[in-house]
Amino acid sequence: MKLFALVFTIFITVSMASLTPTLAESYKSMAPKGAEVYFIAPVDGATISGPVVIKFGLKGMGVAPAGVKKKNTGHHHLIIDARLTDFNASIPKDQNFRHFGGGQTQTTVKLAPGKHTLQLVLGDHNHIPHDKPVMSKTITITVK
Ligand SMILES: [Cu+2]
Repeated sequence: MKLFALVFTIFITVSMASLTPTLAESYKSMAPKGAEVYFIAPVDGATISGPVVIKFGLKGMGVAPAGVKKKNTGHHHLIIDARLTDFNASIPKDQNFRHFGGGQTQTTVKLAPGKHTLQLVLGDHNHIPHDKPVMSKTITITVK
C-alpha cells in the first residue's frame, strides 16, 4: 500500500511538472478581437501651451481598476517619451510609464517645452499587456 502511495505521488508530481509550461503561457489576459485604445485628446501633431490634458479612449473592452481580474478589461498606462519593450511582464512604473490603476480615463501632465511622444497601452489586473497587446499608435506633441 505504501508503495502504491509513493508511485501515485510520483505520478502526480510528474503530471504537474508537464502541465507547467502550458500554465506559464496562459498567464496573460486575452484581449477580444478589435479591441482598441486611442487618444481622444490631444491629437497627433498638436501644439499645446500649459499643462497637457490627455483623454484616453477605449473600444471593445472595459476599464477595471488594477488588481481586479475581470474578463475583457484593463487599466490605462500612459507612456511618455519612452517605448515599451517587454510585453510579457508588468509595465514599468516611473515618470515615463504612468499607471492609472484607479480606472481613470483622463489625466493632466506638465511637460517641459519641446517635442514629446505619447502612447497608451492597456494592462491587465497585474499590469501586464494583453494577448494581443492593446495599444495606441505613438503620437507626437509640441509643448510651448
Ligand atoms: Cu498598471
